[in-house]
Amino acid sequence: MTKTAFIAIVGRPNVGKSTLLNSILGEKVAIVSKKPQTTRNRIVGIYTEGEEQIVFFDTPGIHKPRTRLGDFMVKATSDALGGVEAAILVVEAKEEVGDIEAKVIERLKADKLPAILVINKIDTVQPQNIAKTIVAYSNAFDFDAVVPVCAKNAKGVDTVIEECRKFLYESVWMFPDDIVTDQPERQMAAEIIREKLLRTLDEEIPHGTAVSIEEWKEKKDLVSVRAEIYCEKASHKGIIIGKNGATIKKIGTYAREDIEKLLGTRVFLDLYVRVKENWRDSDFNISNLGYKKEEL
Ligand SMILES: Nc1nc2c(ncn2[C@@H]2O[C@H](COP(=O)(O)OP(=O)(O)OP(=O)(O)O)[C@@H](O)[C@H]2O)c(=O)[nH]1
Ligand SMILES: [Mg+2]
Repeated sequence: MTKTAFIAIVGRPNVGKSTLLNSILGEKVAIVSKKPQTTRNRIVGIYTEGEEQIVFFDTPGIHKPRTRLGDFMVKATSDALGGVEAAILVVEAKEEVGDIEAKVIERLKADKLPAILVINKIDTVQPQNIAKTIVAYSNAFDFDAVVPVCAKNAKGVDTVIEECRKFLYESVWMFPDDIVTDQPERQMAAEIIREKLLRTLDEEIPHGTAVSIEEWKEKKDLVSVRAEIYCEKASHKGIIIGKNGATIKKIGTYAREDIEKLLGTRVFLDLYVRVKENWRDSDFNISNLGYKKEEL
């Protein structure tokens, strides 16, 4: 008899939610960067082992939105909590429960949703800080389990999976057993390009960028991809392109290497940069750039 469970991974930006999902799956399905607000959409990650299938939702970090895109992101997280058996709240070791975490806990209580607390980045803190975090959070909510991990090195991640298995119930599976995400290859390619933008550019500019795949041609042993990078100002366009095109070339090379790994074939990647002022505040633009409400 097959079993399934749906679990949402939530928390403030940059705590390592996407890193945790990738570690659970042993494959990269969600992009990761040092900059907060990397994830913009709910991302499905499917863990199948024997008769069991756990469907994880990675979510955008919860923050105080300042743009329509921000509104969309926070709503995507809130919606993800709607249809799940349990939540994983990811935090970094802190002596007190933060404001964002307190809000999540309120929601868990209101929805009577069980949750696992994952304390991430334990490689960066002293054991006594982990102990204080456990005390603070255990006083705030009756977590089913508290698991300190280092998601980056997959330390403790097996225990997270073990805890998640407790939420499995008998049911048909939602997904075939050989897929790890429901994202189409084109969307993953666009995300890889966005990851390279986040990793290559400084501070504010990458938050104002979006990537759209304009052309995708599959030939015998080559996939030819044309993608457009949207940014908000002409000055940003100049920075993304760089002196003599050096920056865009670097972004393109890194992205092409990862897309080749994803597709298992050679890739020709052509990148264009376009200015679209204030796209983050236009419903039309954010939906056209792929930030649409999804149905599952
Ligand atoms: N030292 C350390 N860094 C980590 C660990 N896990 C994740 N990181 C780093 O933390 C940063 C944020 O990781 P993400 O997985 O993108 O975080 P996120 O919570 O998905 O962030 P948003 O999508 O912006 O909400 C990246 O630079 C990761 O490499 C860890 O266990 N230890
Ligand atoms: Mg993320």
